[in-house]
Amino acid sequence: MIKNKLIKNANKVDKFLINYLKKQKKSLLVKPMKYGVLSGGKKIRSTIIFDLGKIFNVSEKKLINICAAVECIHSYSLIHDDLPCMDNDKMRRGKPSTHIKFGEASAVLAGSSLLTLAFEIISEKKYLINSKMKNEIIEFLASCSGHTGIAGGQELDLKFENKNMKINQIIDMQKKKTGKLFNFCLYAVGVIANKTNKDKKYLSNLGEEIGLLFQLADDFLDKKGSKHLLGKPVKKDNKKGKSTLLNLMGEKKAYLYANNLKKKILRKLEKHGKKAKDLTSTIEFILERKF
Ligand code: GRG
Repeated sequence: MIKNKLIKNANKVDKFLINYLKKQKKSLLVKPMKYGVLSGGKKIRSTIIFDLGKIFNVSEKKLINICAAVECIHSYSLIHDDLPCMDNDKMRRGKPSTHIKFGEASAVLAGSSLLTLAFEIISEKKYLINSKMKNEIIEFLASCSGHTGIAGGQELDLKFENKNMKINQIIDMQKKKTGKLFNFCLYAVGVIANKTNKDKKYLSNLGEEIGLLFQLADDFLDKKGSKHLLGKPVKKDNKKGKSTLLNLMGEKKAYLYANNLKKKILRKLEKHGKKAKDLTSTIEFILERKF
């Protein structure tokens, strides 16, 4: 069920991106960009955006640009994360990483081009929402992607390797590295749904918690998951001396922590009743997932 929903949503976003790139001038980077953003991936962030849109009655037409922009930023971060100067991973989404397929320089440039494409996609004239909303969304996306967001989190992740970090430092790093993009997903839907500042703050925090849950699941999968199902190498965190909650707390405590976090997130969704059915099932999937 959830798998079908993910595939359906991923196809919608891929179709949008293919059409968007088709309308632009051609360049040598389109091929590695497409390879990085279109070739596989669950596109779970887009599903969360659509799921939240259902709660607030926001049409998919108004959300598709946000989904496409988020997937561009996510894929750019993965392309750069796999580079030799970062995590040096040769496989991603069941295929050679972008730098293995196209070379390091093209991978850096294709990743950077996906980052800027995200902002083009939100600011384009044809996008249905008003300019005030676009500005607010763009400003927030920039802060979630840059040094106060995923790039800053990635820097901490690399600096924390082979160090004895405290639980709160790891949580802070993971909330930035992975949480900030989920934070953006929920915030952006809040903007388009015309929510109050208080509601948007609430949605931001909820997004960050969902991102932390997602990262915890990612850490469990690194230890126990299948390379075949994940499409990427496993058991890397220990080898690289990564600071994760799983390494610090041990399996039992980390799983308990994740399960309590999941329950906390689901409790927050209860007030939306049946409208939250889809988002609830996506949250359940995040912790149970095998891929
Ligand atoms: C310079 C802004 C900037 C970014 C580069 C490399 C980097 C900074 C950030 C990396 C952030 C990162 C790789 C976080 C990990 C998040 C994570 C758990 C990724 C896996 O996400 P999935 O499972 O992947 O959604 P798929 O393949 O399904 O899309």
